[in-house]
Amino acid sequence: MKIIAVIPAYNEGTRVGNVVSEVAKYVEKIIVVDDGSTDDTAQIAKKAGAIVLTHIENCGAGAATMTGIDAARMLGAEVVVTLDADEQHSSDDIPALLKPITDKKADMVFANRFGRRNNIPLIRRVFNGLGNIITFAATGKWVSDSQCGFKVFGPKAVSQVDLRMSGYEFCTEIVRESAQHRWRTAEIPAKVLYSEYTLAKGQSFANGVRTALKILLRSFLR
Ligand SMILES: Nc1nc2c(ncn2[C@@H]2O[C@H](COP(=O)(O)OP(=O)(O)O)[C@@H](O)[C@H]2O)c(=O)[nH]1
Ligand SMILES: [Mg+2]
Repeated sequence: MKIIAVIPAYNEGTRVGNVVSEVAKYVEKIIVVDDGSTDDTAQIAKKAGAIVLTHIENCGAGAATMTGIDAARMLGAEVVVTLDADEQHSSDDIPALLKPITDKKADMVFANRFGRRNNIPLIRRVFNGLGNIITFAATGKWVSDSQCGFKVFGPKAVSQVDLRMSGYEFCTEIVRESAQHRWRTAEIPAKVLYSEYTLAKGQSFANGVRTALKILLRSFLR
């Protein structure tokens, strides 16, 4: 199967090069979506061997992910792996996440950072727990780690996914799409790395609240 990785990246010049070289072991092509970065993210990603698409201004992780998925479709991807550009995810988990797809047991696979021993700060556990509850309220589907950027879309999901929300709400939107289109989903334990770097730039509490409000508003307006 033709597997393409999509990596949304906003000011990740210090990290994205390594991520691209590591991911290259497991996929045919890598698309990095430089989300209007003000640093050298695009140059570094290109040098590392990725196809780079650049948003002329910062649009958000959801918009960057959808730009990448659209491009992957144009390049004939049957399977799309999404993961973050900040080295929080381990590319060595890619084969395990791909397995339910290649075994034709799932249309979409969610990584589960809580499914194995990971050193996750308490505040992040609380944030993610709330994210799961809000996602369940908005979609009717429970996913153990709904807010993780590490996912695999199988052929059916690749052809149907159509994200409209540009910020972090896209993670909840993907869960909703999986329920609406009746994708068979699987969850696979995955590693996550929290460093000072990722904690400093991760989502703030205010941002989390804003995201939650957007999701709930959207689901009521539907
Ligand atoms: N923070 C942020 N990340 C973005 C944006 N656009 C793309 N990204 C990428 O989306 C991924 C997830 O972002 P991150 O800040 O690490 O979120 P978190 O780890 O879920 O708290 C990273 O690869 C970012 O570089 C954006 O507008 N803001
Ligand atoms: Mg991160």
